[in-house]
Amino acid sequence: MGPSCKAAPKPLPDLSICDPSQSLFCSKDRNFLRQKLRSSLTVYVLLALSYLLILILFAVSLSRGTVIGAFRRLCLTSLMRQEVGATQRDVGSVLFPCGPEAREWEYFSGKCYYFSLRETSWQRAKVLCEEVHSRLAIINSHAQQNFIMYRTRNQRFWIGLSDKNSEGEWKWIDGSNSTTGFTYWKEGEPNNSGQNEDCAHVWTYGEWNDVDCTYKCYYICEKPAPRL
Ligand SMILES: [Ca+2]
Ligand SMILES: [Ca+2]
Repeated sequence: MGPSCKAAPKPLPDLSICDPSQSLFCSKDRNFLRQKLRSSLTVYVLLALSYLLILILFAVSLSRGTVIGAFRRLCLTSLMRQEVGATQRDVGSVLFPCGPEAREWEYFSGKCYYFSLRETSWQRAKVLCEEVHSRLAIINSHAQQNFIMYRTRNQRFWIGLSDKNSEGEWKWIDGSNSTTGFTYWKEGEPNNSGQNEDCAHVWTYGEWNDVDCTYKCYYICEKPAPRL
């Protein structure tokens, strides 16, 4: 017989084509694929949830860190401000012992002194000192006298001393008697020249002189130094 008499081989089924009516193998394969797909989907969902959980935890820790950091910065800033404030007060009390708002006042031995820049009568000077809660200066020690002498530089400055109430009875503005305490009269003073010299001022070398109370002099106010 010739080659044409041989039966043609029966073709094998194409397993890549899945026809439910064709073979058991195809059905098993499809179920397998479904199970695999489900398990893969589960893995993906779990991975997504894990990532989400990680993101949430990261965000929470970041926010906690931010809040704690902000709180710490706030505390540190507050402490720094307190320290800076205390330092500024310390520096201020050294630079301005009479108070930073009273820089024109000069400190000496627990008191603050103001040396006026304009001249006026003794009575007006008294009022001007009282308006700034002070009084005309009372001198009762050599140290205080030296301080005032150095500062007044031979200029005439009223001090809180007069014999207006009783001629010859020199009293300080606080009512204390001058004659029993420290004095620094210029030689020959007080002389009540013209019978009309009832107010005292410092003058050359800081020495005291009596003069007419309406005379125009600079003046010295004094007040206790503030507690800083
Ligand atoms: Ca007099
Ligand atoms: Ca005099």
